[in-house]
Amino acid sequence: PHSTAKPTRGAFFLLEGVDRCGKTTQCQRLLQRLLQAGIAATAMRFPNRTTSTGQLIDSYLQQTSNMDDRAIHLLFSANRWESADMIVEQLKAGTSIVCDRYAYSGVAFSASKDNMDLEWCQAPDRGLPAPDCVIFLDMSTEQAEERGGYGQERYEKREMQQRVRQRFQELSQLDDGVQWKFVNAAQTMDQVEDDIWSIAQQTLEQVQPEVRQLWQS
Ligand code: DGP
Ligand code: NA
Ligand code: NA
Repeated sequence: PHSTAKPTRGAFFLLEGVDRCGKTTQCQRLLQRLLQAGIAATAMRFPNRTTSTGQLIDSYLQQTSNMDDRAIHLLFSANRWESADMIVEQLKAGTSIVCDRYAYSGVAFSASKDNMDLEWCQAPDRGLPAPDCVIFLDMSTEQAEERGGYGQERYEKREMQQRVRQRFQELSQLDDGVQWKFVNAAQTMDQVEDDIWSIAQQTLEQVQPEVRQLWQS
């Protein structure tokens, strides 16, 4: 008897949210849950500040350098493209990916600046490996700010964060075939972790063999 092996690959989990929503902690927790369940998994985050584009981005975010809005937007996108092949390879090798920010942050932040059009911002990220779900850690900017205040980086200001949250809401409604799951990030860390874990389990069951391309027809 021959078994038709279920085509398996890793799942691409993307966590998105405004600054200080607890995303980084939850990425670590999701990674741990996956590993404890015996699921091969790895963590990733964007911007990846370790590469040469990432170093330019880091200095821009820390406001030690300035850059044209479009130029920095394209650098953020390039920073993701640098990892695109590796993402697909990992998924195909059966390793799930827990990713802290991706193209949706790319558009939400850049399109919150003056004269930056949403579709223009999407263009350079078209064709990136698409996530299997976006887990959006949702919380009001007031709640985020109450968490010890924002840091010193470029976008960590109330007005900007409010616009970014609005942009994320618009992006969640795109008919792009990517499922968004909203999690109330104002709950305790354990509650948030449990919500994310149940979303992750559903996602794992629904993974399709092919890795889709983001924002392409
Ligand atoms: P983090 O290391 O996750 O705190 O992200 C650094 C900051 O950069 C944060 O305010 C979100 C913002 N950001 C992340 N990705 C992009 C992007 O692609 N474009 C722009 N303009 N900002 C981004
Ligand atoms: Na930040
Ligand atoms: Na969608």
